[in-house]
Amino acid sequence: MNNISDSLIHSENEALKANATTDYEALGERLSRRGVDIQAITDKVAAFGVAVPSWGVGTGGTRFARFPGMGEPRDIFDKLDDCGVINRLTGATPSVSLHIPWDIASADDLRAKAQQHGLRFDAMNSNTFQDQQQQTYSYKFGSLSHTNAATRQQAIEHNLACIELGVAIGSNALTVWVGDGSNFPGQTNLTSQFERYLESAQTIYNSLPADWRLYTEHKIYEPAFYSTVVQDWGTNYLIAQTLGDRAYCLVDLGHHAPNVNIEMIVARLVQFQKLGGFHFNDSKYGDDDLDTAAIDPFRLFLIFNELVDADVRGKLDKNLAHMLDQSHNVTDPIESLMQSAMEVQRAYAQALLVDRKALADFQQGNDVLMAAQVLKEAFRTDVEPILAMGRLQKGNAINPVAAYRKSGYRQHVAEQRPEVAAGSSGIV
Ligand code: PSV
Ligand code: MN
Repeated sequence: MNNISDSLIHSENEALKANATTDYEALGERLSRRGVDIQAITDKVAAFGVAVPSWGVGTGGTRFARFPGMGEPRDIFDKLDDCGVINRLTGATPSVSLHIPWDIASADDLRAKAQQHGLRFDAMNSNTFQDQQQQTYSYKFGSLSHTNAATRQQAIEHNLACIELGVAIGSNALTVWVGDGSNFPGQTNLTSQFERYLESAQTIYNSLPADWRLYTEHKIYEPAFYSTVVQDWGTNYLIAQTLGDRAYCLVDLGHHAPNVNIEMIVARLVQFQKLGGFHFNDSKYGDDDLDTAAIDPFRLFLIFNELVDADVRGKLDKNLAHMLDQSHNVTDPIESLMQSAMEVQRAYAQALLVDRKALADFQQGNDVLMAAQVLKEAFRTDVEPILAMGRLQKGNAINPVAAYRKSGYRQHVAEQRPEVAAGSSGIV
């Protein structure tokens, strides 16, 4: 269990409530002048959840080293405890995404622990980018696209095992990201490698339960540095098209070339009904896995602007998978994940404030400056009072990070969880 008690949240909120209410009313008054009902926005934002990746609560570190943190989770049950804290304080993370085999455990035990914290299981993630102990064939030269049929079969079976466990714990989606690719020109035949990938992915897709979805995640590079088999959204779209109706493209914000216009990718995938969801994080240079909106909050806002635009047009898939995918090395992962979940909600709230009628009119009339200003006006709005009031109304913490620090949770678990030795490699 965790030591985030209702009374702690209550007493923390009592001290902040008066100011939160004043700020909310002031913003409500401002928004009403624009014809916006603040409570309607608050309700939508407070209902918006993003899944926590189980691996996010560990200290991921860099590719070069990992630096142990205090009270790091020892196993998936400790991780679920940490996820419970994040959701209890923010109310923004009702589900957890597991990575297999990192999180392998009995389905009954997983379900019981999740239930204890009121959590659900989001998409299952398979892992054929690493070799596991006692594995027959190595993934050094690929997995689903490997030249050796037996290696491909092993990778397929791993994905089927992920689905099986997922069914037993109430998940309804599988996310597949492979590290397959090549490091040198000539190392692989680009076409036949993709043919092999498609054949393997099709076998997995054909085994999906009827109510399941398959998400494939593209990534431009890393760990393969010359080519990756699913390098961009175009290839990802071809995969989803080839596999079938329940195959969708997952957009990880860090998996693109620098300066790629991600919101346009989102718009295209929405238009052709192949957007599956997101792995939210932020980056400056590559797949940095920094906290969501830590570097470029405007980009996150523009992505949500596309989602809200689609929603208003009745074109938004209501089952999009929203997940964080971050690595934490220099912050407390619980704090980073709480902050990121709130940043996702912030971007959503700002996007809901866009005056869509005015935007459409300025676009139609080619009034470029004013069209850009419509977006800026929404982005510039400090929506923190909306987020805070949403949490207060739901019984979560007005200031989750402050309440978390006050709780002493990290110190408390550090007494039970021995420090993990330093020196092992860091990447996850
Ligand atoms: C790959 O970089 C990735 O984004 C995929 O989602 C993996 O499953 C995840 O990171 C965790 O390693
Ligand atoms: Mn990802």
